[in-house]
Amino acid sequence: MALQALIFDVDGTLANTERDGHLVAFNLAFKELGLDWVWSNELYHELLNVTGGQLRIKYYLKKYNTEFHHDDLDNFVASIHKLKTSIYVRLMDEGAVPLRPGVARLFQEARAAGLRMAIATTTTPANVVALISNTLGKEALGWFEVIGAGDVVPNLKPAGDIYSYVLDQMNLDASECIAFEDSRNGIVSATHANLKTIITVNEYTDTHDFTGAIVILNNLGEQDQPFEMIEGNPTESTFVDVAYLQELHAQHC
Ligand code: XBP
Ligand code: MG
Repeated sequence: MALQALIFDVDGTLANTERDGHLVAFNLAFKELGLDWVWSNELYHELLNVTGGQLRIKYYLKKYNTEFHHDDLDNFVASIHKLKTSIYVRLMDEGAVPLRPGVARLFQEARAAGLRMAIATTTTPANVVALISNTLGKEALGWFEVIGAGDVVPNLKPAGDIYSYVLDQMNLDASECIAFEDSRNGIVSATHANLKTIITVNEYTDTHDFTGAIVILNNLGEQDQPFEMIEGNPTESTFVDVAYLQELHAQHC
């Protein structure tokens, strides 16, 4: 079967939103609410093992801030997270986080080649809209046939729900698609949905286990900025374009 569609994770894959967006927004929200919680980059690295902002806060409390108590923890965490989301959106509006190398180019090339595109992420939908519209323009939201985000499905990554949901919505078989991820939780999620995955690592994920990835790269690369291949079959390609995706698809899917 020919390659039909590309399905992209957002955080860490399209942009370094975890370090420069989410972490900053969490800390600003804590401060604004008068909480003395400060998440360092090192602590956040560990907290990222838990997907979903609300679950991440609860994990932090359980593991690193055990003396904190609240009578209505669910609602309290939901209110922190709501504030964090509004701060995150403001940061995106201010242009705090650029797209990673090759992302904007690949979107354009994929569209020109008639490949269908979608998003499969754990993050809150408003965050996806803010990142895409501020980096590529509002009209770019229309480039994605499905934006699968947040709690549209019951189980967050590493469960496969979000990828299965997107495949369902697009009426595609996993073998007709390639997924793009940056983390262990991400590739496990995509693999549960039978998708083959390209990994672009970042500082939080470069030691993760990516067993099953069709290729592991430092980033997607540009014509004048070749990717570094961390693991994968030798290729003539120096950046991820549609021809390279077709080559990978033919080899692996
Ligand atoms: C992203 C997440 C999200 C973000 C924060 O994972 O786990 O929780 O870190 O966004 P992935 P929210 O890249 O695998 O989709 O605070 O909106 O959850
Ligand atoms: Mg990610």
